[in-house]
Amino acid sequence: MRNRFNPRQGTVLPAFALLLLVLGGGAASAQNGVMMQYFHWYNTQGDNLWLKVADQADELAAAGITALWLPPAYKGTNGTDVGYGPYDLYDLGEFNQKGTVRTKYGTRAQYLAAIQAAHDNGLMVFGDLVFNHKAGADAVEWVTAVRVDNNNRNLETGSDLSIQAWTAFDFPGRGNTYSPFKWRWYHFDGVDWAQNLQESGKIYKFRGTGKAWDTPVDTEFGNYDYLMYADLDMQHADVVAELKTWGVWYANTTGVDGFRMDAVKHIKYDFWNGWLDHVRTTTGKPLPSIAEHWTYDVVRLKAFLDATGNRMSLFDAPLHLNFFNASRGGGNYDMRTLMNNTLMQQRPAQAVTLVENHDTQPLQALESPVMDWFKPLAYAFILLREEGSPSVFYPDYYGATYTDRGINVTINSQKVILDKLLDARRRFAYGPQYNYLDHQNIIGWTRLGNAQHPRAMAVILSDGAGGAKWMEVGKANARFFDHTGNSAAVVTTDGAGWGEFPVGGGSVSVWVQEEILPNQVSVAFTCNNGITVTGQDVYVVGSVSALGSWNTASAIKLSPTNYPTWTGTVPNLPSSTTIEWKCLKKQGTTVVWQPGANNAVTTPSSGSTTSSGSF
Ligand SMILES: [Ca+2]
Ligand SMILES: [Ca+2]
Repeated sequence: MRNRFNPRQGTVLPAFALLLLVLGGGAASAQNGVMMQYFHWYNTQGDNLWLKVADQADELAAAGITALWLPPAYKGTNGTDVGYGPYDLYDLGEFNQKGTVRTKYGTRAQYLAAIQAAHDNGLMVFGDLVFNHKAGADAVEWVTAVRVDNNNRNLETGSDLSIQAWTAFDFPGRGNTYSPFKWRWYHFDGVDWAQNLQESGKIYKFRGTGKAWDTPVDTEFGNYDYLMYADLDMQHADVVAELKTWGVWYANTTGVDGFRMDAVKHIKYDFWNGWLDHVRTTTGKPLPSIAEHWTYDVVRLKAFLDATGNRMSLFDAPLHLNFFNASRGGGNYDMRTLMNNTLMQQRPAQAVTLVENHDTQPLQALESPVMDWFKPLAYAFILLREEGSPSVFYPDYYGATYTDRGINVTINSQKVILDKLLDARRRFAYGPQYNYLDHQNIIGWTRLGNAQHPRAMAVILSDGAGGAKWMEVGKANARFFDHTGNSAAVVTTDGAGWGEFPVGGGSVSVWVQEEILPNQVSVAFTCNNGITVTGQDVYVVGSVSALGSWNTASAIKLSPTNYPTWTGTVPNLPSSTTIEWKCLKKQGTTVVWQPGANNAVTTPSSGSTTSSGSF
C-alpha cells in the first residue's frame, strides 16, 4: 500500500476525505503518505525535470515519498516559462509553438514517461491546473473595455475605450489536433495591457453581453477575479465546456492521479464544483485535488472549502506564516501557538501542510522563507503529527542555488534530517497522539503506534534553550533512542509508560522505541522489601545489555506498584538465556545493592516469564 497520499490511522474520516485517501485495503493497513512539490521557481531547462522524476522515482519512494506534485506541463509564453503563464493547455511539449517544442521541463514523451515511472514505483502524481488566465496570445483583437480602479475593481474609471487586447489564441503550431477550440476576446473578462494605448499599471474590464467580473471570488480589491494576463470568463458557457473537455483529455492522456489548482481565489468558486464533478464522473477516477488559495486568513480558507462543498483540500498558508514567524522569533515565539488559526488545527482532513513553496522562496512574490535552523522543527511538526497531509518542497530536499535581479540565493539541502523524519513518519507516526503543546519554548507530542506499527514515538522540539518533557508513550519499561541522532542518550520509560524525553536548544529530537525482535522475550521483575527514602527508587540491573550490562547508570527503573514491592517488565531480553541480575536502590549516582548472591532467571524460547529478588 505505497501509493496512498494520506492514509491517516485511527481517525474516523468524513466522506469527502476518502477522495483524498483513495483507500483500497482500508486505513489500518496503509502507510502514511507524503507529497513532494517536485519543482521550484528557479529550476532550469537544464534540470530536465521530467527526466529527473523518472530517474529519482525509486529513490523517492524508498525515502517515504508517496506522491509528487509536478509543475504545469503545458506550453507557456516561452521555453523557460515556469508554467504559470499558460498558452496552450493541449501542448504538453509536442508542438513547435512559442519558439519551442519542449517546455521548461521537457517534452510530452518525457512527461508521460515520468508519470509512468512514478506509477511503477507506487507514487501518485498531481498535475498542476492554471485556469485563471491565458498568456502569449497569437494576435490582438479590438475590444470595447473600461478601466477599473486597481484598488476597487468594482469601480469603473473614465469612459469606454477601444483597446487592442492580446486575446486571440489560434495555436498555429498545433492546429486542430486534440481540440479545434480557438479562444477569442469574449472568452475573457479583462486584460492589463492595451497594445494601442501602451499604458502600464492599468486593468481593463471588457464590455459586452454578460461581461462582468466573476463572482464569488476573493473580495480583496472589491473583486479579485483579475490577477494577470487575459482573465478567463467562467460565466461563459463555452469556456466552462472547453475546460471540462480538456480536463478529461488531460486526465486520460497523462494518467495523473489528482490535481493541484492554481490561484483559485481569483476563479469563480463554484466553477470547480461542476468541473470536478464532471471530470471525476467521466474518467471514473477519484482525482483528489489540492487548491492554492493563498491567504493567511483561515476564515477565508474555510469559506472557500464550504463554497466548493469540500471537494478539495487546501494548502495551509497560515501554517507557513506561523513557521516563518517562529523562525524569526529569536527563540521568543510562543511555541504553544504554532498551530493557531491554521487549517491543520481547524480543518485537518483538508489541510495540505507545508513549510515552503515556489512563491515563498527567496526573491519570489510572497517571499517569506522559514530560516534554516527552524526547518527541521517545522518538518517534524508536519510529518510526525496526525493532522494534515504534508508536502515537502524540492529545494528543501535537494538544495538550490540561483541568481535573480543580481542577487545570489542558496537554499541549503535538509535531506539528511528530512530522510530521518520521512523514515520516522513512515514507520512510527501512527496511532493515538498525546499532546504536550504546553510550554512557550518546548513542545512535544507522542504517537502510541497501532497494530501494524506497534512501536511508540515521542517528538520534542524547542525554539529556545534545551530541556526535557515528561510524556506518556504507553509502553512500560521500554527504551527509546533519538532517530535524528541529535541526542545519544537512552530514555527508559517507567512501569506506567511515561518517560523524560530531552531535546537540545533550537533543536528537535524524535525518540523511537527500541525494536523488539522475534527472538526476544519479556520478563516481569519483582523486587520485594524495597523500602526507600524520598528521591530514591528501585531498579534492576543485570548481565545483558537490555538490563544495562551491570552498569548501574543504565539500570531499569521499577514502579512501587505495591510498596514496598516494586515491579516492572523488560520487553527485549534474549530468549532461552540464563540472565543474572540484582535489585538496587538508586538516588542520583548513589547505589544500594540487594544483599547476597545474584538472582538468576532462564528465559523461555518465546513469550514471557517472571523473576523475583529481595532486599
Ligand atoms: Ca465574467
Ligand atoms: Ca479570474
